[in-house]
Amino acid sequence: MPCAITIAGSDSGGGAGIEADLKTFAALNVHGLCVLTAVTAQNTLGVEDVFELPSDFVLKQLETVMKDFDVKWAKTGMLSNSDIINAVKAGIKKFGLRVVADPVMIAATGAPLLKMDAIEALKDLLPYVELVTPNVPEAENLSGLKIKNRQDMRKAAKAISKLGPDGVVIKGGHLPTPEVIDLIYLGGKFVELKVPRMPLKGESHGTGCSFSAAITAELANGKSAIDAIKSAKEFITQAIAKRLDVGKGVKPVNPMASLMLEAEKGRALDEIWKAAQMLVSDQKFVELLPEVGSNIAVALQGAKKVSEVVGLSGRIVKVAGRAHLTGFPTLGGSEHMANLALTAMSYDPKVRAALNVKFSDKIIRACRQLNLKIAEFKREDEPKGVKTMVWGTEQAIRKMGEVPDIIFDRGAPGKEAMVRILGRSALDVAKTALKISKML
Ligand code: PXL
Repeated sequence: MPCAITIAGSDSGGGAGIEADLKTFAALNVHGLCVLTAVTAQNTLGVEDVFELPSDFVLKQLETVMKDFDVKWAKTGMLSNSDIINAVKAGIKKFGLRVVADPVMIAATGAPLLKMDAIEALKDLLPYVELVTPNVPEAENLSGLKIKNRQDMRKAAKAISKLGPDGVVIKGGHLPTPEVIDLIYLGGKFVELKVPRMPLKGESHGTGCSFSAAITAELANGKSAIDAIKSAKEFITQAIAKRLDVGKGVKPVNPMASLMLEAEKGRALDEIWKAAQMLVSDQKFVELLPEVGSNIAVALQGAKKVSEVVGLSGRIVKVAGRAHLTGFPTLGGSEHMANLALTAMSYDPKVRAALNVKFSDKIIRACRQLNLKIAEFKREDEPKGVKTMVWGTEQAIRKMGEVPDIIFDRGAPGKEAMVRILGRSALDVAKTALKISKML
């Protein structure tokens, strides 16, 4: 397993610093080693105090780690003062470490994390650094230039690169652009990474730490600098989108977010497969199959679009009187059931799965006998230009005042009448379908 070192401060609030770095390393399959520079007494509202470790003890930690582990990459975060910076520089030189430096100066909550007189020492560290990852205020400090726009970013990146690092990544989050633009200056070339600005209130805590740690981890994993930066950008975008609702102040990023998303995708694919198998292997289910076939879908937590919903790539259809699976579970597999699940979820986040089956009065009667909550929408009321599944689901939910278990319509010319089963999981809706089929 690759190892990487974080040389940084501790955040007792668990959101930034060493704590964010180690979570990030772990999430990216890297064993994290940590050389502590300072301990902050901190929560999401601010830094109350800082205790700097003696610089010789900082170096001692690094030397001890280097005696044992095979490690090539390190990141630096909060370095606090020039003595610590000089000790870290000596260590980097001694062990030939390859370094990503996050030139931490001020916390998102406003507290200084680097002494004013240490900026020169920090600049002197840059010739020993491969990548430096300032935000806009840090880039202004290092370059001595004001940054108001993308052109200024380019000038600052060039100026910082003259201080000696191989590459510069200026994070554009602080600039008031509609998209967040990060600027990479590497090997004399500029690359811009753009992502839409997230509609979140306020700043997030630990973004810079986790981003630079993710770059370091990906470099330790063997990626090239540009690939490591790009994949770290995806990682931090997820970590910000799923930031943690803890504390009363600035919400911390969630470095586990990408990992959890991957795990959830796996679970959802597996769940759809099991539910589909359960349906086709039951003799009675064929009686619920509509002419157009059935599909089943489950949305990932917090899903917003069809590509975040697992469905079958081909429907379950009736062939020679038996139910046959014609597809496999995949993200974006079923547009109709995905839109149904997404709409239901926007009213009740617990309802994430949907299955369509045949309509008949007998089937609706069976649903009633099972005490399922049933709502109908009428296709003749449907306005032009809407998505039937979004509109119809909203109609049904409004009528019922909550998300029903069953939403049906009696069809229209060229549109088969349909019953849709909603539930918390794919297995949940499959079980409901089988209960209904047993009543027929
Ligand atoms: O985000 C920069 C940072 C780095 N290190 C420590 C911090 C912070 C921000 O709060 O607390 C220890």
